[in-house]
Amino acid sequence: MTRTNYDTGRGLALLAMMERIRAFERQAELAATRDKLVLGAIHLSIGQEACAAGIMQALRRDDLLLSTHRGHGHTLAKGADPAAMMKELLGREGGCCGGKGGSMHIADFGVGMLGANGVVSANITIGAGAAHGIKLLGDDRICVDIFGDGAINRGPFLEGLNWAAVFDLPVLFVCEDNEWSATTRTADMTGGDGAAARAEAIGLPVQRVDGNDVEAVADIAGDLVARIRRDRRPAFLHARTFRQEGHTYFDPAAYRSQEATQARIAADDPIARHRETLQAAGVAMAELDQIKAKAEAEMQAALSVATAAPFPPDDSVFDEVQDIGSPAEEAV
Ligand SMILES: Cc1ncc(C[n+]2csc(CCOP(=O)(O)OP(=O)(O)O)c2C)c(N)n1
Repeated sequence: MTRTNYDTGRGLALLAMMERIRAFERQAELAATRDKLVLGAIHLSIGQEACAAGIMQALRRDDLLLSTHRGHGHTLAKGADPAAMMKELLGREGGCCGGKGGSMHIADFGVGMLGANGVVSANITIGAGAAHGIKLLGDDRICVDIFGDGAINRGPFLEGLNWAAVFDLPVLFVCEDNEWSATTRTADMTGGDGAAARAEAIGLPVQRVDGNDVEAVADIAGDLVARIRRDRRPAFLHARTFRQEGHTYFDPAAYRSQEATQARIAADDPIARHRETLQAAGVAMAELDQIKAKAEAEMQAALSVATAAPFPPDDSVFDEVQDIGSPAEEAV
């Protein structure tokens, strides 16, 4: 697409972030499949990088973020250290959560990332609560709360959006709609017109965006974030994207047509699309390749650092984890 007044600097930064996210996840996938080093599941966001890169570039470091079980890209784009994230995936000392959370519980309060969450939809009400906290403190931060299309069929979606609407909270709800809920096509289990229509019914201003067009996401997110920061009211973004891989790294996605998936990737990969935009704006292919190579080297190094890191000492096993008591203790 030809654009007038094209901001090449922003375009290159968006590409660099998407390449970093993809390279991180490719290394994480290798760590899991080739090296058998990942403790627990990981859910890759390959193909969804434009949402993370486009939205996070609109945020300040002190803005707050909540994410899902598919949150590596959001966390990285919010500014977290990839080596600390990789250590977390491998359960190592120095991980974002001391190696005790793993992929689905990555948090980094230093960059405002309050947590990934393995419980579908739970982060929606937590995000509303975080936004309410900002309101009570009276500062000018905002909260971005990202969830998948499957999450709109659980109660916290209604509760979180309604709470934010009623209390005028500074939160941007983002439905990152990749069409699938684990192994089920979301359209097959969703009544009515879906996420955006439900948000409109609750009274939120809604924007829809092609979530594989990183420039469009960045433009719309920039507007929405500025508006929320100024008006202190919630908004909703429905971003359509596509999950290129299986639900988890060990899911071969046999429930959907491989041909259709490959055709979709060929037509709609956000990185390939953005490279074309940059080339049309006059950026040399060699520069684009260099950005990719740099991202890959960075993430290979992150995996090496993580692989070399020790596991946390045995006597720290109960440090910094929630104390829910022990059945053995109660039996005594
Ligand atoms: C409350 C709850 N129910 C079911 C699950 C099992 N589960 C994990 S991911 C997932 C699908 C989520 O789909 P979506 O919200 O669209 O996110 P996506 O995986 O597509 O990113 C399900 C059903 C869960 N983790 N939590």
